[in-house]
Amino acid sequence: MRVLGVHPSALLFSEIYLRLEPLGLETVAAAVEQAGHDTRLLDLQIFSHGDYQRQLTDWKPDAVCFSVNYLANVPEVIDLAREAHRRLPGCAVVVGGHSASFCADDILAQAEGAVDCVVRGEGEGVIARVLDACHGPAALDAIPGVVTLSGTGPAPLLVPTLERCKPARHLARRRHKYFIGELDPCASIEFTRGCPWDCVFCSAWTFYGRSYRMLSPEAAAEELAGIAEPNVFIVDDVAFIRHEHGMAIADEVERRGIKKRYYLETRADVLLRNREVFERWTRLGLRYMFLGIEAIDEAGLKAHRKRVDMDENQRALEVARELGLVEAINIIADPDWDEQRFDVVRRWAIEVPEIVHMTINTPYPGTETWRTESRRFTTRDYRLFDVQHAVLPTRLPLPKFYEQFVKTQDVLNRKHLGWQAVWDVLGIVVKLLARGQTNFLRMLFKFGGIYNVERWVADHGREVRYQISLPAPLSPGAKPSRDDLYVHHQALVAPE
Ligand code: B12
Ligand code: SF4
Repeated sequence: MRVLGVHPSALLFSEIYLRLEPLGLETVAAAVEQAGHDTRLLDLQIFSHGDYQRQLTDWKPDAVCFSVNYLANVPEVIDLAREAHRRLPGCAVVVGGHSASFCADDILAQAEGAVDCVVRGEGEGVIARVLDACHGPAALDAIPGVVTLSGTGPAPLLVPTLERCKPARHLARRRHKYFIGELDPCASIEFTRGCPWDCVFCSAWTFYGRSYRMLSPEAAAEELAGIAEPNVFIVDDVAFIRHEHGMAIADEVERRGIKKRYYLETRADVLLRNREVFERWTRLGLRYMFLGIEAIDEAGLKAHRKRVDMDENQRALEVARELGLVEAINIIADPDWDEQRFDVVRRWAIEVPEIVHMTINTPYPGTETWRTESRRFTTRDYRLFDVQHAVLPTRLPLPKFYEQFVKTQDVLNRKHLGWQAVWDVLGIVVKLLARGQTNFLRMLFKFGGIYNVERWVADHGREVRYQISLPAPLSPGAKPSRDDLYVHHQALVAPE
């Protein structure tokens, strides 16, 4: 069978700072290849819709598999699915990924028959069966995690071991386009899956049913050794939660003499508790760290159920500075903020040396706030659920809110982008250009074109063809149950 895996286009955020390989789609593609199918990947973060159409007409796949990790990509994927269905009537269309897992019924209904099934949860364990069922007599909705217009299969099962989930990196073309900041080019790797915390605004923990699994240190180092790029983004939700795991991978990396530069994301309390692990990884090449600080006051941290206090956040920033890491932090802006609140955050963020990034509080499917948020959405347009648009009522008039949001990002980015930045990192830019890598240099000048108030406000005025369905309301004071939130359950593991 000819199988085409497709990752949709980049969202706003990626248009500036980074573009990374579609790791989930690559692991699913590896399972498709192992099942003996002729497999291709098309990443629309790099390739165009024209390239997609050419794949359909010239290569004529028997199945197209879309990866939908981001809610904002749902409309694009439904339209691409319709196109495959129209041009190639016999072609099966399968959709999977993080966000698709939380709104499977919606996608199927809105695609009006153009999507054969949505696979909820991890894809690598079931994709071969799904493809067989699409073109054979077996029932699709008898497969764990599979949802069709006519039925829902058993609950999805976790893969028994991460060792089986090696991504098919060789299928991703034009890999030199993947980068994050000056880590250009950059590959991605996964050392662990899941997160044991339960922040109310996040769906990483609900997807994996609050489970946490680790790749063996030997397998992690072996995979790392096989990566051609000099830079690596560690995609774990919270890196190095377990001291001994981080140290054991470091042992293997040292033993094999692997030399790379790394980017990772972690929590303040984990950094404080496992300082030696991060210190050791700094010696091994760790350069960038992303800390999800989220709020600069206790009330905000509590509301997000971050389970970290201001003091820990502050101490973690100091540790990262002592380690000499380039730090990026995230702050969640609330639609309820007024000018004064933005001003306080702006003043704080200008003082700290870190790269400060802002997102907008967005209850999306899979998060607890999606079920509990009592405020009414002002839009149900999927494309605006990208944590860069306000989907809840703003205290300021919308254009004024965006003015403040963009002004804050602008002030913060002036510290790190534009000519000043070129000057600060001239040596790096020259070296990258000498190797033909231009992603980083381009990044330094994209901000103004992307972050502008008119574009933000206009996004709210676009014609809406696909809307998110709202969940059934909870009774007042009720909390959503785990069954209500989880895709996977820890106890439900596929047999070895
Ligand atoms: C790495 C990562 C990124 C990378 C992107 C990498 C990439 N090219 O996809 C970067 C840093 C760029 C990023 C950015 C953003 N991210 Co992000 N990201 C993640 C993270 C931490 C891990 C994803 C990952 O690689 N996992 C490892 C792989 C192996 O797993 P996977 O991709 O989920 O794939 C598995 C399944 O989903 C499934 N599957 C996937 N595809 C397919 C396809 C088929 C056919 C099938 C059957 C199955 C299947 O099988 C795979 C194997 O088991 C997740 C959190 C999480 N734990 O999922 C957040 C997450 C996906 N990101 C999120 C967000 C909000 C964003 C941003 C919007 C944030 C921002 N500040 O703007 C941006 C938008 C990026 C964009 N598209 O342009 C949210 C998603 C929200 C939503 N519902 O839309 C998540 C869930 C984090 C969270 N805290 O809630 N992100
Ligand atoms: S925000 Fe981070 S720590 Fe909190 S649940 Fe999500 S991944 Fe875990």
